[in-house]
Parts: sequence; structure tokens; C-alpha cells
Amino acid sequence: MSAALDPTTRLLRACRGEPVDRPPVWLMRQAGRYLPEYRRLRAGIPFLDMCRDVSKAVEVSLQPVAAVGTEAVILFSDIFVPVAGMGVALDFAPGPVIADPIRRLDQVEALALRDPRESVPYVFEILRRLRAELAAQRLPLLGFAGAPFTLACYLVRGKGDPERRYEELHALMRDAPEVARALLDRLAEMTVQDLAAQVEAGAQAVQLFDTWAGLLSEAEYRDWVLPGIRRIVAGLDRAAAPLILFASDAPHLVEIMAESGCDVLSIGARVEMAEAARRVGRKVSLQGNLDPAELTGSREHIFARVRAIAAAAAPARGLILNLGHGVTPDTPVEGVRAFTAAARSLGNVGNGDVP
Ligand code: 1CP
Repeated sequence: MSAALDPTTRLLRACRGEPVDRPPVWLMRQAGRYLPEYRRLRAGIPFLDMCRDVSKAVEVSLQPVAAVGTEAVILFSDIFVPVAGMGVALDFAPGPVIADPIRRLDQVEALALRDPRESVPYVFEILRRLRAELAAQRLPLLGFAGAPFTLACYLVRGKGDPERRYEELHALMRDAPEVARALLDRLAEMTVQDLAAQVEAGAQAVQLFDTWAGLLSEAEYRDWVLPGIRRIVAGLDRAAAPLILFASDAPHLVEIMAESGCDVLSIGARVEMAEAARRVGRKVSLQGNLDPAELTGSREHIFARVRAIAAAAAPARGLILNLGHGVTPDTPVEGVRAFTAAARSLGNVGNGDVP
């Protein structure tokens, strides 16, 4: 039996498809309203002010380590923070609300491509502080960004869509394709700079959130989205920090997303892990895919589901245990703890032997 790996080595190896002792675990939206300690610190403070307050953001990022035993820390911020840095007037209520939704070319051209280290300097200060805080525990630090299509869904509509359709962006792609392309290109350019600066500031892996990519057909994804993702992948030093690509509900895009050059594909709950593993082969590692609603189940149920996901992922080149989408505000903290405990209870699940 080999010695246990430290959490940073385990996560980075899983990303790259190298042998691990067991899968690492973390959760999307692990810092947030389901945690009483988050709600206490957040009370009375507007969300963007929280993101800009370096010591509060550091504290919130670290809360899930002690509270739920997560094995990676993700920067506390939002996918719209660097968009605010481009000069877009926005607010959170609780999701992003864009004062002047973007539908015309002059609005796209007005999006400033400033060095994010100057437009949103606090993001990189938070990362530097977190990296220093995490060194002793050898916990990995994750950076993140929103993918251009998902950012554009909100920027064009002006706010979140309770029906999850984002038809305004689809209409723009159809009626003013040059505006839609210019917007997606501009957002990709900003994201390349943002993620590179996050890695420079200490992020050891980065996740690109393309939450709504599954709204597109495979042909639309190839035409409208894939070039931007490839550009972001190419702009990153992936030897320094692997890239995880996430979509929340995109069973039909598993193969094409795995073609983007990402290291890890983070899959939603609507595709079976075994099927995803078969479809991606050894091209990428997988992350996911427990339905967040399952965290309301018993500890035994959560343990059984985690064992099943790990076993189903055995043919994959690597697995990071996570949810199929973010933790919801009404999730019981006990369920989240059971999820990370279940990951820790796993032995080697077949993704190779630790040398
Ligand atoms: O306290 C509050 O009321 C604010 C709620 C909140 C939080 C905790 C928002 C507003 N953003 C965040 C943090 C956040 N958002 C993180 C931090 C790190 C962590 O995971 O713990 C991350 C990675 C995000 C990413 C994000 N923001 C995504 C992609 C991931 C996903 O869940 O799909 C999206 C789509 C957003 C937009 C957004 N920001 C906030 C909300 C409520 C939303 C969703 C709005 C909607 O779709 O209606």
C-alpha cells in the first residue's frame, strides 16, 4: 500500500490522468448561502462589495475547508466580476442584473479590454493570500472564469432566465451574427487575460464555467463556442495549471467538449458517468456528477452514490468527485459533509496504481 498523496498532488494528477490513491473531491459553489458562517459574514453587505473585500473573500473561500472538508479551495468571486472590470454596469439581485443589455456593435466595442490586474486587482490579491494560507495544508487553489457563451447569455438578456432558455442570445446569433460573434470574441479575449493572470497569482488549476452551453446543438457549439474555448485553452499555460471545462446540462456535447483541448470535462447529472467515460475515452479526465439534490439524502445513500460514481468512472483516465451543478442554498451542510467523507472512504478505484 502506498502512502496517501497530498491533496494538491492528488488533484493535479487526477486532472492529468496520472495514477492516484483515490479521487479528490470539491464542490461547485462550495462557499455560499447553504453555510451559516457565510450568511453571517455576508449579512448586510452587497455581493460585489464582498468580492472586493480581500480579507472577507479570503475568509469565505476558506470556510468550506473546516465546515465541510472540501479538498480544494476555489476563489470567492463571480464570473461577472471581470465583466464589471470591462466597464459593464451591473448589480447582483441575487444573480447578475445588467443595466444596459448588450445588443449592438457599439456596445460590444465599448467593452474595455484592460489588464485585469489593473481593472479588478483585488481578485489577484485574494488568490495570492489564499495560496499563502493553503501552503501548509497542501490544499490546491482553483481559479475560474465564465465561458464567453454563458457570460453572453446574461449580457444579452440582461439577467438570469428562470426558464433557462436565454432566447435573446439565440435571436442575436440569428439576426445580428456579427454582433454576437464580436461579443463572444471580446469575452474570450478578456478571459484569456484573466485566467493567465489568475495562474500567475497562484491558481493551480482553473475551471471554465459554461453553464448554459447545453442550450446549443452540437453544430451550433462547433460554430459558435468551440473556437473561443480553444483560444482560451491555447492562451493558458496548462503545464502550470490544468483546465476544467464545465457545462451543467449538456449530455449531447460530451464528445465535442472533450475535443476542446481541456484537461478535465465536468459533466452534469443527466449523463451517466459510465456513459461519459465510454464516450470520452482517455482524451480527458472527468469531474462530477452527483445531482446536488441527492445531498438531501441519508449519509448511507450519499456514500452509495459516491461509490457508484467512482466505480462507473473506473475506465476514465481520471476522476474528480464533484456535483453535476453547484450546491444550492437549501442544501443541508450534513449532506455536503457526507459527500466529502464518502470520497475519503474510497480506495483506489482503478484509474491506475500509485507508483
Ligand atoms: O450571497 C449571495 O446572495 C450571492 C450568491 C452568489 C455567490 C455565492 C453569486 C451571485 N455568486 C456567488 C459566487 C460564485 N459564483 C462562485 C464562487 C466560488 C464557489 O463556487 O464557491 C462561482 C464559481 C460562481 C460562478 C457563477 N456565477 C456561475 C457559474 C456556475 C453556476 O452555478 O452555473 C454563474 C452562472 C453565475 C452567475 C450568478 N452569480 C450569482 C448568482 C445567484 C448567479 C446565477 C444567476 C442565475 O442564473 O439566475
